[in-house]
Amino acid sequence: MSLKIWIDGELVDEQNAKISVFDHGLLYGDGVFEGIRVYNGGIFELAAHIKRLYESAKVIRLEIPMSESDLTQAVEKTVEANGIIDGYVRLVVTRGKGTLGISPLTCASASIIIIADCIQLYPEALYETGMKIVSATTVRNHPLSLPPQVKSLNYLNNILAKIEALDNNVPEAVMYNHEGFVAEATGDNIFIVKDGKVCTPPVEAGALEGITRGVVMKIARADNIEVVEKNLTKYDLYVCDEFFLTGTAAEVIGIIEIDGRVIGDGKPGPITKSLREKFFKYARGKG
Ligand code: PXG
Repeated sequence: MSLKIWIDGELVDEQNAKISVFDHGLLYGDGVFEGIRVYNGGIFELAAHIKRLYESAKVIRLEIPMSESDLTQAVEKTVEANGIIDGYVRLVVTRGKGTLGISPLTCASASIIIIADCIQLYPEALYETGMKIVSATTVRNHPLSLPPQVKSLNYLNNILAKIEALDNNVPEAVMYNHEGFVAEATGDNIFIVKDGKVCTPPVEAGALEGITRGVVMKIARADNIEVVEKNLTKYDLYVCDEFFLTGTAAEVIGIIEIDGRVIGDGKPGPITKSLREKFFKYARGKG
């Protein structure tokens, strides 16, 4: 079945959903995006995603030619038009069509694309067994270059780290910042548990301020678990009691080994499992 894709104010059939080869999103990775889940027909944390999108756009001096409330409605309309009950929305804003040359001034107007589709998830067994991970040598973007909080179309730095993961036959890699502190994984935020406390790097360490991260912190605190945002080193990851990642696609997934060091008893730990279950129920509106 052909999907209906939203492009610049219109829902068009997938085969007619086209953008110019002169779009600076394609030519230079000039644009921003969001990846959003749909659970039981509800769009999860849509307001938070819309806010992050507009903030990312502001930082790269990209004007989104639509109000936040109109864009929110456009996302809802696209999900409905495709009959998506459980799935995934990719919301993309590109700099738009311009001429060759990186100046954004040649692009008259940003383009807005909304895709509502199914989602490719990690196999369920991986949540039971937990995942292995490696440290990447590729350093997370320096905050004085493209700020890591911006969810831009320019993912090459993270893609290089992802390739390091895949070369090691694992799905994810830890990225460190220019000072050697843990930043995040290539498409997920990082948490550890040590002595009953849940710790995650502060956003300033070079992480995207993940929506899932925020929800998981809230769920943990509501459960009277202490949550601390602090800089973490490779050492902290090697000697922690539990380790997990959070993200829109992964939700909460346990890590059982990093760089050949086994975490805990080599299975997802009790706090990880409990937070995964609580997040699962909360997201699906059963919490
Ligand atoms: N860090 C990075 C670099 C990400 O790209 C996260 C953390 C987690 O953030 P959220 O808000 O999702 O909890 C992300 C999110 C995809 C895809 O299709 C990528 C993400 C999310 C959804 C889909 O590659 N990354």
